[in-house]
Amino acid sequence: MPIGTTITEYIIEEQRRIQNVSGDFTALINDVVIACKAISSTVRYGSLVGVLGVADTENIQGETQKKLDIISNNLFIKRNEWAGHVAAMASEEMDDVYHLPNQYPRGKYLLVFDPLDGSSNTDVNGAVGTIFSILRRPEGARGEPTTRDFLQPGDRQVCAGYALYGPSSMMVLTTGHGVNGFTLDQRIGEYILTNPNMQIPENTHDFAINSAYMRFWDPPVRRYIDECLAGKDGPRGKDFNMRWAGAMIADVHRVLCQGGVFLYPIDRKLRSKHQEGKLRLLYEANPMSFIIEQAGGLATTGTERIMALPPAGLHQRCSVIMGSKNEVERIIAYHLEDQ
Ligand code: AHM
Ligand code: MG
Repeated sequence: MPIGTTITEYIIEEQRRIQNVSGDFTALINDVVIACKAISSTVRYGSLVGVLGVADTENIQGETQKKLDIISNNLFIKRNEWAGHVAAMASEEMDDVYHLPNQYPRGKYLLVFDPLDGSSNTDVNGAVGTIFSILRRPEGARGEPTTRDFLQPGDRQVCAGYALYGPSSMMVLTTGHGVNGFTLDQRIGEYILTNPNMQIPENTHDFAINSAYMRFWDPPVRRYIDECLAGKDGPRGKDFNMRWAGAMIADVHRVLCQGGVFLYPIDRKLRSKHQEGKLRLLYEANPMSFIIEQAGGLATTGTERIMALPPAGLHQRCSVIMGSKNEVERIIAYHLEDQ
């Protein structure tokens, strides 16, 4: 059976298109890919190898960590710390910047990641995944990287991607020249290009939101969802479907493949906890926004473009509304009318 384009071939081709790029970036992506394969394999063994359930720890955001959160975080770090391509890393599961052990050379990239997004799904065999974002260390920065080096708006991402561990394992990637999807061929252990040049349909009849929080929503979000729910009899004149996987990565992947809108907006409940949203800007909202925009969609807080937000902290949260262009534009318009 012929083998299609592997993710490594694809990245090397990409590198050849860009001037003044060393092989560092290709090597870094390769290590990220290997880390994701290792996480994919661990997730698949589940109960057989005793990796399900909670650990006895909390992350900095006060969330109970799952065993798989910690295992995935360690796999990602160990695979990416040694080769000399990254300067430092940061993740959902670590309070502060992760500095590389002294024996390893420092590179020019900063790697930010959510090692296992949707980890509450692990115990029910639901879809989970890894999200990552690659930034360049700011020009002229010296010494060990600091938090400040990481606080770059999403527009500065060099690459963003996610690995989705569903019925098949997929990797979706952008380097700012469109979005490509790869499926892990378990027989040869390689991600193969299966979804070239992914584009989000501009119109949709799907939305994804946790409607258990409806009573806390701001009026523009409430208006949009009410109109969707009214279906054919309402102002939209068509019926909508609702989906909620409980893992952003799975819900956004659906949006990317079939169109739709994913919303985890700021609401009254989050504000009462002094939070600017639930999802984290650097390693959830920004990488997914980069992918969505590169596929022709939009990503906003409701009032601001997500990738233009200046991050104030490693674990900063933000309101997230992303997906099909015409639907997101409508939601932005509802926010403007409400101001
Ligand atoms: P996690 O990174 O700890 O898994 O949390 C993020 C997840 C998203 O993947 C998902 O969209 C959301 O939290 C679900 O939250 P809720 O349980 O409030 O619906
Ligand atoms: Mg997450």
